[in-house]
Amino acid sequence: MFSLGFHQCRWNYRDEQDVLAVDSGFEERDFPYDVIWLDIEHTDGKRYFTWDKGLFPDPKRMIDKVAAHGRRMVTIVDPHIKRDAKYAVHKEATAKGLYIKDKDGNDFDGWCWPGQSSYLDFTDEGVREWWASRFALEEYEGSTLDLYTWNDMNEPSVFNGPEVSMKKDCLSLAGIEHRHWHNTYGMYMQRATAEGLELPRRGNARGGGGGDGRPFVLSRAFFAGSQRWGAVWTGDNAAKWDHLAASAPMLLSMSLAGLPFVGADVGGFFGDPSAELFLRWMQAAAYQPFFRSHAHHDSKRREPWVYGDPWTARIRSVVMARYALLPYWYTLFQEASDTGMPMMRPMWVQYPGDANTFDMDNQTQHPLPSLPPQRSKQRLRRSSLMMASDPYTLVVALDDGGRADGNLYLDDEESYDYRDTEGGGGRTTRRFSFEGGVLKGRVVEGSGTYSPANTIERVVIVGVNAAPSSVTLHMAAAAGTASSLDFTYDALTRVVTVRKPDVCVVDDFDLTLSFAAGSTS
Ligand code: NBV
Repeated sequence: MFSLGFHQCRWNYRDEQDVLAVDSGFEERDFPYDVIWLDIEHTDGKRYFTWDKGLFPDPKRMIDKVAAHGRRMVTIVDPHIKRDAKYAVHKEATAKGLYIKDKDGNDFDGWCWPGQSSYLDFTDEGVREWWASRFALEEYEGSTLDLYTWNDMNEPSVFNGPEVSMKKDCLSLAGIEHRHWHNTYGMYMQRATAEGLELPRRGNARGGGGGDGRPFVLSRAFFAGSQRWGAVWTGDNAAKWDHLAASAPMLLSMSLAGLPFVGADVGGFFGDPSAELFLRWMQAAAYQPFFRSHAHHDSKRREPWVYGDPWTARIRSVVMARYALLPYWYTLFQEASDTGMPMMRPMWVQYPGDANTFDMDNQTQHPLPSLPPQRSKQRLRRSSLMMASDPYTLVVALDDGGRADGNLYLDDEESYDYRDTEGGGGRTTRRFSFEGGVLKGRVVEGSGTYSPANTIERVVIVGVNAAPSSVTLHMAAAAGTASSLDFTYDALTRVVTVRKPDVCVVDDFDLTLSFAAGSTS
């Protein structure tokens, strides 16, 4: 769930004080976010899995402080390994023979951030297992279970290579030329990283328990199949209006190609967005799957408050709207995982029967900054973790026939218990359907028996033509008894708001709108 929240990144947050000051900036403004990211400068000379000890003297202390606010951190780990005989990762990779070879069979030596570098052969299962074991807490010094990973430059990027990549005649450990596996290299790196974060990192032995939680890995390079291992983003864009415009069709195309967890650097990587461009980008990206602000080191700082009000207040309200809809996003992600249907869809995928949508590439029908009033969890919190036990608000938007339906998927939002297919105790899907003035909450048959204690604190029904005379609640488990609920009706917007039904979200219920004779729902 945390990976669906807002991510704050920059090349680079300078040091521990900088990270904690940014975290405090969000705290002071009651501004929700979930993850703060560290780019390549956090390392000791671009030796991944290490820290610049002057800038980050006690990484665990820093991560724990961020985690105390219910938030996580991400560090970057790139595939080029510094050829430094004193660097443990290089020493071991060399001794074990894990590097890609040049055409003569020597460890390939290319130029990248750390200078002379070699590249691990992620297409090899043994190398992936070894790489995965690097993420054990005792191997990756300064890491904690609240630390996740970003894989960049994994095309692979080689500064002095042809087309800034590796020579095509380089060889994998299996003796296969680079030209044949170039496109899958990044996917295999992301896979190995995700498998590392999946291991029980405290003990680092593959156990039956499925590790310490679900992994999160962002990768720049990807291939068909990458969707199994994490999120991907569109790389180095710029702070320009046409780059914001391009992000929508790019992300839709990736989504349709089977990679649904996608995003673009909010604000644009290169350059400095104006306050208005940054706000508009935030407004667009709040409705895109992966939602991360990121910036090049030569750009000006752009934490949401640098713009000042009214911009900061507007940016904050956009992020709050994102957080309110997290349960809806989570349900869409579950659907994508089960069926492949992407969360971000072109109009014609959602409405295949409406030919008008086929060449539609502009949905900005209403002027921003007003956004649709959808909510699913309305209480303001610091982060997604802090929302876990919050009550839900159901927004029921009726069609012309006075009907609506929708699902809500629930699990514990972090463990692998949802995979318990025999008992189904780790997951459940609720179905809410409205017809003939009655809203029914039911379990989807066979979807599992997970039962959290969250309640429904409000039901908002949009498109009701007349004021109900009463709203009553029947619990399926208490046959015959009905309780009357408080509600308001706004004739202008045709919205009924039912207050405090306070039913448990996993209980079956009927909520009935009654109308005086002569009026109609
Ligand atoms: O690690 C530095 C950057 C990173 O911030 C960016 O997001 C990546 O796409 N990285 C590329 C390498 C250098 C870019 C000029």
